[in-house]
Amino acid sequence: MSTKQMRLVSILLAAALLLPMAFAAAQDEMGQPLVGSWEACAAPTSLPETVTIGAVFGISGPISVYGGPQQQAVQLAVDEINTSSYLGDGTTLEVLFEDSASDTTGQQAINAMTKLVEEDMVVGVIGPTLSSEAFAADPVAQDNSTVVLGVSNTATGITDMGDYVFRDSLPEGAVIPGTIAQAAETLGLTSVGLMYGNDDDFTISGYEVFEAALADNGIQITGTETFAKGDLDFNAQLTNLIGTEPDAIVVSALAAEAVQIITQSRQLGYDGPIIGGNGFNSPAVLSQTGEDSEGLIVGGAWNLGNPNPSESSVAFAELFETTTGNLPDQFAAQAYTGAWLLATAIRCADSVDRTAVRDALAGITEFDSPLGVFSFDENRNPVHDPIAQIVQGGRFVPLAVAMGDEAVEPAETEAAI
Ligand code: 1QQ
Repeated sequence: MSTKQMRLVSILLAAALLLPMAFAAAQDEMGQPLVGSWEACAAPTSLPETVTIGAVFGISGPISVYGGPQQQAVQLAVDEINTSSYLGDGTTLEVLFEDSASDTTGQQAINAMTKLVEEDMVVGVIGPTLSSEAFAADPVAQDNSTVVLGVSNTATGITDMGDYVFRDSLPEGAVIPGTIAQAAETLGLTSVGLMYGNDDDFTISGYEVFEAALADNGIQITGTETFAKGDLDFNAQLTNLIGTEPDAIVVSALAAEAVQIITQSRQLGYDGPIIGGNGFNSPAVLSQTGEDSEGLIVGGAWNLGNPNPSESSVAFAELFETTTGNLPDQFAAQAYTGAWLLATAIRCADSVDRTAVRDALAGITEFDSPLGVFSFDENRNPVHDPIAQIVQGGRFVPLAVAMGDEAVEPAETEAAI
């Protein structure tokens, strides 16, 4: 790590030290979970033999770095739900997976949603993986009064599509401002170069959130560069940005482009910090960039190394690793939680009526989930704490842990979603 990188990292770590504990322990004085949550409602008695839900993920193509773990995690949750008879004795939860196939037009996601909602008549749908896919496909669910629960959509305005549209994924507006504020408040960051994909709802939205957070913190933007999905050569944009001598480079990109941007910036001799949006949150980005991503800073919704994990986070991580042979990532944790949330709505509704399930889902609060104590707000967006991370030794490490103080959690941020 360069001196400049180390300086920013140590400033961020020092800032995290001063932050209050944000993770409320989900236990009462007796050490019992406040809301049994997985057991929040009595076992249902009126459900049919088979209850079918759908899931639309990017299972093939470049976005499968997110969609693969999402599919595994949903399957894991569904298996657990069935093993524990969570929907009552004699009722089996079935999930139909559809592949949005990294189709940048969103058409595959629309087709998948239409099949699930209008032909398979599922009770609700989890996904799709990308915000751009959600903006294309969720109206199909909304028009059919069917719940669609995003588990990785982070663009601004997703749930504005309608009252059947939910998400358990923290929007960029709830994650990025805290990360930027930490750097700004400690004067480690006075100027940045900004780079974003200008053909994707999520990367555009992330850019807007970054831009606002930078302005709020009085950080100068030395230059702004754009690119498109599928681009391979970022040398021109990076050369321009590096030429403006920023304190850091801030990037809103999906994984494939993030990998190239990290690698090519180092090839061009840039050794300063890189701050990424949610697209960087995949371990695949780190494994494909190796040493080049050391010191990368990314805000997130879940981290395996959280020093104060919920009980269900620990249980989930163990189960995921045992079952799949891989360590879970944020996307797996959100997808697993999403499956349990939808199953809980079905359990609490004791019905497969789509509107009853929607109403039950909207009512979920203080749910003891791997993401922490989870609630939906009045706009069906998630309420739980974000976690700031830094890449060390090829892994996302919570800032609080990187600094060696296990009692401190990163900042809570105001949601601007
Ligand atoms: C979005 C994202 C992507 C990184 C999801 C995988 O946050 O499209 O909203």
